Amino acid sequence: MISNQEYTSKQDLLNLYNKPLLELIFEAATVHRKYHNPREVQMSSLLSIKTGGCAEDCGYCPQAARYHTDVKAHKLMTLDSVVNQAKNAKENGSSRLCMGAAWREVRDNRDFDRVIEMVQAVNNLDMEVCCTLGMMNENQAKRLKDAGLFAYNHNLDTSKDYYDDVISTREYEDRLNTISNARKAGISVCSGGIIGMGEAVEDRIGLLMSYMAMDTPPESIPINALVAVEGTPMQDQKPIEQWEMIRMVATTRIAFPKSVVRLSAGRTKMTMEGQALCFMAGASSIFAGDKLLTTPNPEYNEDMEMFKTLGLIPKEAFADSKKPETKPDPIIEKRKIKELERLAELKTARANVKGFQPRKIKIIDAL
Ligand code: SAM
Ligand code: DTB
Ligand code: SF4
Repeated sequence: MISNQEYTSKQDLLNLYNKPLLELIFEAATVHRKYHNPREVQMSSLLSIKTGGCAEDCGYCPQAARYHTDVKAHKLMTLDSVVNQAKNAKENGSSRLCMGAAWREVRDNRDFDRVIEMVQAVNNLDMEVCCTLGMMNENQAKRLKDAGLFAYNHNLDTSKDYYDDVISTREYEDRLNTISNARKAGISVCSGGIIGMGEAVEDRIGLLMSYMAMDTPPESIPINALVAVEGTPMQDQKPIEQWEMIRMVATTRIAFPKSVVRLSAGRTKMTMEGQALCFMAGASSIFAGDKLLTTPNPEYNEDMEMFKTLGLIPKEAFADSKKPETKPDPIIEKRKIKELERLAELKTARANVKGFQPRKIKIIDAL
């Protein structure tokens, strides 16, 4: 997975971004056709498995606890409801499920064990499983990989220079470390950014330069337009023109010819023609379904109409690489054995002691 050796400096990419638009689209379309089937678009469904109440201060995010938005906080979903939602998404044509949690980082607790079970279950439905859970260490990445995780989404969001204007509660370096931990565990990396947060064009290119500096750039690069949510510090940001989205998609496509460029948040504000130019310029993936994590997205039917009009077809799961194997998770297996032992003990106690009542245990689910 290499980057385009014709454009290696920041100035090269800036010149590319600022090229006459139709020239830029033509060049991107040409690169796209060399490495991808231009009719295929991957449909990925997002599912917010744990919503709101996040400790971070990401200026764009409606799920940060410190901002007063309409987002209602929810604890971690149950395994059954995730499996039901995954089945729905699959029926509607999605080949990938991306499960998002409003966490600063993964913690080694019961909630993470449940996420491992979710990954195992969705992989068993023959869907590509992606998670976006915040920062994680090498060990946590390995557990996810062994559960059958296909991809990990962890966005750098913007350039290193602009980062401090957007988030203060963590460092750019922290994000890079998590990406490297996913990579080391053999998980496919999905990492990209947001445009329209008040950044300069140089920052958009700076984001791409951060990926250029990696030995292996992300297999998937989501390009989001800011969804300016009331209550966040970015609520009054002026919406970007769709031409900017098209330029960013095209520049990313040319810079990383083999990666999947994902036309992500912001599609509700785009016309079908604007999206068509993004597909022409090399976008080959969308988030499907009427909700992103907490904000609206076009309806399935609307997207299917668009696919029909533009002659696009949904891409099959595991079209380019093998389905990951799901291995038993040692922590979960150990817990199951303990639970079985306890049940056996209870059975024996019941048989031996007349009038025996098991001790009541109160389980408190943390947010
Ligand atoms: N908490 C985890 C994290 O920050 O990595 C995972 C969930 S977080 C919501 C996933 C990504 O959604 C962010 O990195 C950001 O790029 C994107 N995002 C969040 N709010 C957004 C918004 N209002 N507009 C566009 N993209 C947004
Ligand atoms: C990504 O780059 N965009 C998605 C996904 N990865 C996790 C998230 C977009 C979130 C938009 C705001 C919301 O719905 O809360
Ligand atoms: Fe939390 Fe992720 Fe939102 Fe930042 S982007 S506030 S880490 S949920």
